[in-house]
Amino acid sequence: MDPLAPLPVALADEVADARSAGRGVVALETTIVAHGLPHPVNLEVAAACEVAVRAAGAVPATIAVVDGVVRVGLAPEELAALADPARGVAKLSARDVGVCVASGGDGATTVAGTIAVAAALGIDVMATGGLGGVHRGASETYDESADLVALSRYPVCVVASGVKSILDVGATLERLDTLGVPVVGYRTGRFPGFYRRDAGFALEWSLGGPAQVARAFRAHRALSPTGLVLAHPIPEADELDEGLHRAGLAAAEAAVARDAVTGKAVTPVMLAAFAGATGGASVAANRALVVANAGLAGEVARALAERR
Ligand code: PSU
Ligand code: MN
Repeated sequence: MDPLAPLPVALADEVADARSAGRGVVALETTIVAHGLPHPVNLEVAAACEVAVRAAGAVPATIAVVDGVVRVGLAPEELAALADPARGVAKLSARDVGVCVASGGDGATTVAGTIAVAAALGIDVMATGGLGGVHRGASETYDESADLVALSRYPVCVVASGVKSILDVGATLERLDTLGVPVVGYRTGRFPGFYRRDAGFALEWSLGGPAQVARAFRAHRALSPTGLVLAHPIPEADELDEGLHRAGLAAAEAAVARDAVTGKAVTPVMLAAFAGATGGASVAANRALVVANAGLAGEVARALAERR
């Protein structure tokens, strides 16, 4: 790592080896670890995602900023430090990474921050739980996740269980359309709603296997600079009960209104309120879906590497 390079990056050995061997690599975010899930489930989920990527025949690259260096592939101690709520590490969207590096700080990357780094390094697949999107009431607050604009800028295939169901799903789909980001169902014609398999919207496109996704993404990249959303519903057995989901949503909205939460804190506060109102059932669902997404991302990364 050259500390004077514009972007100081340290690749884990495993990631560096995979890159030189042309093996598939999957970028994994860390905001879900630092801000999205409670301790210590967050740490278990991060480890389980890495296991799922490896089981699919690809190499995980979990991304964060540590001491002002972009780390691609984290050691277990580094992951544990990020997962420790007492540390309160920064949440880094794409716009924050450079400034965090210059300040020598630590931070966990969102989908936007992670795909910005991944694109700079030529990593073309990432997995997350649910994308950020347009918040309910955005016509007043203008609160729209930078994940959407990032997807329009960085050519990364993002595997996600749709967008978080705390959002305005219809508005988010409209924005992805405007931004030129394809949304493809994986073995489904319905757009998933994070904890639920169907958020109530039909998808125009659906693909049935990793090789088809790899072909679609390569063809898309040949004519567009944007990423692609591969919408992968939560496994049926792990879906959150509809009544619990409704209760969780109500609690999430109430928490934000009660404490007048704004900015980066909105999504973490909503997820925590959701977990409280569902007695932790939403956390179990979140774990199941993100691990499944990591596995599928591994399969897609492997298919992309094989076709190279
Ligand atoms: N998926 C999850 N949990 C999360 C996130 C995704 O299952 O916490 C994170 C991702 O890092 C995503 C972020 O980019 O939530 C969106 O935050 P915001 O709405 O502030 O853009
Ligand atoms: Mn926001």
